[in-house]
Amino acid sequence: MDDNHNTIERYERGWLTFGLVMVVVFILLVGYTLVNQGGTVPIGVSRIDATKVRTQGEFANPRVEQVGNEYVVHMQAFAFGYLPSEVRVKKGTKVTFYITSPDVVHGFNVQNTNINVEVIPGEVAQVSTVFNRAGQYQVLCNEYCGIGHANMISKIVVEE
Ligand SMILES: [Cu+2]
Repeated sequence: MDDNHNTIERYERGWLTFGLVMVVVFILLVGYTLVNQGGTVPIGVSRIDATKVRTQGEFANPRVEQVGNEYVVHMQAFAFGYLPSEVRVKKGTKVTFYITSPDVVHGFNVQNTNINVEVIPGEVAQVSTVFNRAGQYQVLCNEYCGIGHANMISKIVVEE
């Protein structure tokens, strides 16, 4: 093997080590985020009969409730909108969303937050967050769901 080849191998080892160290650093940072602000990661899976979402159970009456010192929202994401169509909560209070779909897959993406979950018919998505800034937050569907997809929006109003 000539010198040139050895030099290349030496630098290559350096780069591989560097790349590996960066991957480990990223994994540690992801772990840190999970521990400190993991609320927006969907929790588990609970099953529901999608054909009965509109008529039976919690989701037939989509609403925002104050439970203790937090809010609980039962929401339907349907083609093409959300129920309740507007969510009002207070700043600095924990809000837990339970969301399901009576038809096809939808997205629940709250602009300017980390809330970005998939809403699957037959399953209930659960995410929690605390809104630290008052104002209006736009909700978008970011999973293609049919001809009305682009207009599938809603809003969350966070009051002082
Ligand atoms: Cu949709």
